[in-house]
Amino acid sequence: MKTTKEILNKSLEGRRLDRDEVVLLLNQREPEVVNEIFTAARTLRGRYFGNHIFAYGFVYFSTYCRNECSFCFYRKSNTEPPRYRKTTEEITALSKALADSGVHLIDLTMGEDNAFLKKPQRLIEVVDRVKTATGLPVMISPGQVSEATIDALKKAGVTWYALYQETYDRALYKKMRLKQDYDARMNIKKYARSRGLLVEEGLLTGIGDTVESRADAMMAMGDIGVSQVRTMTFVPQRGTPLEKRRTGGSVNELLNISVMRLLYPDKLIPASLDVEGLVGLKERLMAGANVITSLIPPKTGLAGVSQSELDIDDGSRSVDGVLPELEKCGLRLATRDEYQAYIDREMAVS
Ligand code: SAM
Ligand code: MD0
Ligand code: SF4
Repeated sequence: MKTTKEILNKSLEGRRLDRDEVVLLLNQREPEVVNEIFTAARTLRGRYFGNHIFAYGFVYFSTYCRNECSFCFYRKSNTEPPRYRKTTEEITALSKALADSGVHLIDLTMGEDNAFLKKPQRLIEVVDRVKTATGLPVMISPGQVSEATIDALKKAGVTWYALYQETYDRALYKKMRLKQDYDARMNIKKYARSRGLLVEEGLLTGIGDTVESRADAMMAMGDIGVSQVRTMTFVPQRGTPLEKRRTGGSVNELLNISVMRLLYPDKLIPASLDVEGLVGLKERLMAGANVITSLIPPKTGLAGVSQSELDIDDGSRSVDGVLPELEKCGLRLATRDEYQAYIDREMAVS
């Protein structure tokens, strides 16, 4: 049996960890040992990315959804969330404001809203306008779309397709993404990658997942050809079946971030402001994340996904709001050229 130190050294030497080693790391709880894992993750991040961090603007432009994900505030039958659908003009103006604030990318996200899914042209128009107004790369997080829509999005110049499997345990998936086909969700990501889009994969944690299921997912997610991998702690939502579920804090998310960094040292790994807001940023960066996601323009009535209101109106989920945190970690905001260089590099990998 290897020690944690031996496993971390193996990773620092550039060798890929195996499943047993990943399980051993994910099982650590001693603060000193956990810190050694975080330190190794930061070393690897520094090797590939220096001290620069990327920042993503988040525009949740429609909160209507046809699905019933058990974990989600915006599931169709929930009467609690604010439902809105922004116009193309509004989405463009919000994106422009985010671009002016200094983000590197605009993430256009929606519930699985049939008003867009059944009229992909509407989605394309939004992408066109946002690209022209901001000059920034665009990520689209529209849920599961058809192959034809992926083709059209690629043609419109979309850079990233984000679609999270949440878990690679099919039984657990079934309880989370109710009535959504596991393979169809997986396959459309592979298709998007094959058409030249960059793909982001993601895992939810604190929702019935185990160390073993997380290890399986982390080992396998590289096979899709991912360029960004995320993990977020489940946040119970009012009005949903899991409203009263207790979760065990963010330690598993932090370990997931670190172990993902060890497995995918040259990929992007988000520190999402949508789980614990600004106060949770530093520990996610110290665990090895290198993208701050879910920056939201203040006072525009836009929502987060898992924290629909936290830190939004007071403006702390903004580039200016996160800069002091970056500094505390000895990090800095990347330039747009540095972000573009990453995209170019990932695009060149087939
Ligand atoms: N509707 C699209 C979809 O589901 O793919 C796009 C929205 S996507 C940004 C929503 C993601 O946020 C989910 O895939 C999940 O990983 C995360 N999420 C949703 N509800 C959450 C919650 N209650 N706690 C933590 N993360 C959550
Ligand atoms: C985030 N709330 O980055 C967003 C969202 C969708 N691509 C991202 C989950 O945390
Ligand atoms: Fe809809 Fe996405 Fe929420 Fe599922 S996670 S209910 S698809 S918005």
